[in-house]
Amino acid sequence: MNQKSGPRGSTHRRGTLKTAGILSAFVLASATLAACGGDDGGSGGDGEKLTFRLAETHPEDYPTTEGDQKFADLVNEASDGRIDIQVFAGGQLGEESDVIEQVQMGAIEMTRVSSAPMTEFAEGMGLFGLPYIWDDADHLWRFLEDESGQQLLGELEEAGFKGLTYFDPGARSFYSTDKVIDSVDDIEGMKFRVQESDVIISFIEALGGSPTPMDYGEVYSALQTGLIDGAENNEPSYLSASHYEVAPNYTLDEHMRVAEILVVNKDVWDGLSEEDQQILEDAAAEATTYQREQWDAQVEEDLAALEEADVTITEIDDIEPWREAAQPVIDEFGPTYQEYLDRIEELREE
Ligand code: GTR
Repeated sequence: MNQKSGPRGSTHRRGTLKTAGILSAFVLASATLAACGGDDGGSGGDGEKLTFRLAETHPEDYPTTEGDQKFADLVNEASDGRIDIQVFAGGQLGEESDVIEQVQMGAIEMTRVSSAPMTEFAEGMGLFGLPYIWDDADHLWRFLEDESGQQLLGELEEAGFKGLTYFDPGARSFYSTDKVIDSVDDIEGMKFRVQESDVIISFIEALGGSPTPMDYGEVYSALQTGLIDGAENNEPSYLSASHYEVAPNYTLDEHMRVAEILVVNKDVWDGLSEEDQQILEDAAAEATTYQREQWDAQVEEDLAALEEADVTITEIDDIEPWREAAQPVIDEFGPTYQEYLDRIEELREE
């Protein structure tokens, strides 16, 4: 495994929120240059062309990438070709945590990213690492579209990002190389790769497992070489990253719905005219509707493909023992997110 050295290489980094402050001078300089793509400076509304890069970790035919592309196409159309957003899929611009730093600095203007690695920059995003808090996707979306979900997206601004919209993340479930996970007790002693989030690290620990934060691109070989016993993700990721080939046991405990987000460097955003900001907002809203449709279709298709590939798919009838085992995470982090958790409770449908 090629785990990074320095702070990101360590497993526990509680209380290391990154702020944009020190970087702001550099941000302004590089964002302006990048945004203008060699044009004569300034931005928006007055006919000059703007070129932005949007980083995406997934391949081109993945639902979030299709959402990104829809967003780019709609912006292009609404601006008569003046605003050109180029989607770099498949992790071409780097792994997620590096890309987030680059977007914070303005070296890359935009990215679609998971809220989990954003937790290091904006603590509020850790909410989505809390396990077993959603009844289903509709419950999540009632929250995301609610004022509270929008307020949470707004929290990104302090860290130097404009949060444009959420995309559907599906539900994350465990998968393993050898042992079939039938009950929560099976997690005991197993090593799992996790995303970069303290909340998620605590979740695996609460279940008796051993968490290893690692870049997405390293998970396949870590599973293959036995460095880890398993990982966790939604169906489209599990399939498209081919993790099912080396970890053919998938247990549908659906522990988290880690919102996907589309973000823009805050200085790039502030440099746009109001009219252009509106173009981006409208396109993001429409792209979200499109991405959600793509998502639902993809999950269905992928489950069928996984069955076809002889993956052992285990359904969990009673999630209660899992929820109970995970309770220490809610006890530890719940107070940080109390306001949001209260709203999530209110948005439950009887
Ligand atoms: C996926 C998510 C990616 C990435 C990946 C991971 O579900 O869409 O952005 O965060 O999970 O586990 O690293």
